[in-house]
Amino acid sequence: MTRILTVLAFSFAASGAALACPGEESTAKSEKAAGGHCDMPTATASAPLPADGTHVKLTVAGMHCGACAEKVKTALIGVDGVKGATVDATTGVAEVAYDAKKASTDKLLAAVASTKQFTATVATN
Ligand SMILES: [Cu+2]
Repeated sequence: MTRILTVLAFSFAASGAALACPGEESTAKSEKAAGGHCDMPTATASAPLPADGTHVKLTVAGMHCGACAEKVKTALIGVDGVKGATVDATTGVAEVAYDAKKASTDKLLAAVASTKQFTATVATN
């Protein structure tokens, strides 16, 4: 188990994450079946979500904690035309506000996929 965690920690660090996932020693109790790698107290990341623009909800798979949410948020707001995004690793939901003249849901999904760690689909509601 220790070895697996070490490999996970290494691959996470090697991916160039700006945020580490602290608290790995407490992983055992919080780890879900899918395998969490950390236990950050805050599982959300957000950039201000303006009322204007087109809003879409995405279902994001693969997030475990606030650092994951932060990476997804960073990918989303990096898309040209995105005005804001909130990402919740607990619910697996990302809400994005964007300028439909510049961005599209396809670009948002591609940005999440480009993290190589997470995948997103458009939520049905
Ligand atoms: Cu994480």
